[in-house]
Amino acid sequence: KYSREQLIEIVSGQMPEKRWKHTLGVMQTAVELAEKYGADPVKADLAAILHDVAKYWPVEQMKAVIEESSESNKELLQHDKQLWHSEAGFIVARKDYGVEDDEVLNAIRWHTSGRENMSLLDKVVCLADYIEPGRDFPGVNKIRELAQHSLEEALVAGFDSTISLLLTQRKVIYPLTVLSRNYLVQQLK
Ligand code: DGI
Ligand code: FE
Ligand code: FE
Ligand code: FE
Repeated sequence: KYSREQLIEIVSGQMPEKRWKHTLGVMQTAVELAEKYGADPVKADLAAILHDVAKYWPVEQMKAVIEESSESNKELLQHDKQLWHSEAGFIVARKDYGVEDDEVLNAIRWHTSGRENMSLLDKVVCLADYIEPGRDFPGVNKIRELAQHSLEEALVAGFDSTISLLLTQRKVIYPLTVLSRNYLVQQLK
């Protein structure tokens, strides 16, 4: 079992400076959102530290970790490589870094696609990933504004921006991304 400081060392050593700055931003924003919306800030911080741990691994390493795990979703390997790092991160967080808390593990696992019926911590980490201070994409300020009054409204806007971008790039949309977005829209009705 590693201390928070040791995990920070381990994670920051696996990514370029710029991605580590993003992670620091997600840590800060996830803690703020947790405090605002009643999630556990300590869990939000831990999930944020680890959420992109596998982002800069070689593709073959992500693939191997997903293939070797007994509880991973292998179907993910038929989809865009961009979706692999959250699953790989979820697996190594438990196996190599000693994270045992399922809420934290799930927040790491679902931070890219979301899932139907996301937990409060899932929402906090996924939204923090969209709006941390270093993020700059069309519409990010609108999402930051929405985040001040509703996690769900802000997340829908986040997923909508992801899906729109994927459409303009003619990318395959992972079905769970759409299901997550639809579930939130239903929740808001
Ligand atoms: O890891 P980050 O860059 O901080 O953010 P993230 O984990 O949300 O990953 C974003 C990337 O994932 C971005 O390049 C778009 C891609 N992505 C998210 N949902 C889908 C997707 N790509 C495809 N093809 N389909 C999806 O549904
Ligand atoms: Fe990510
Ligand atoms: Fe998000
Ligand atoms: Fe991220």
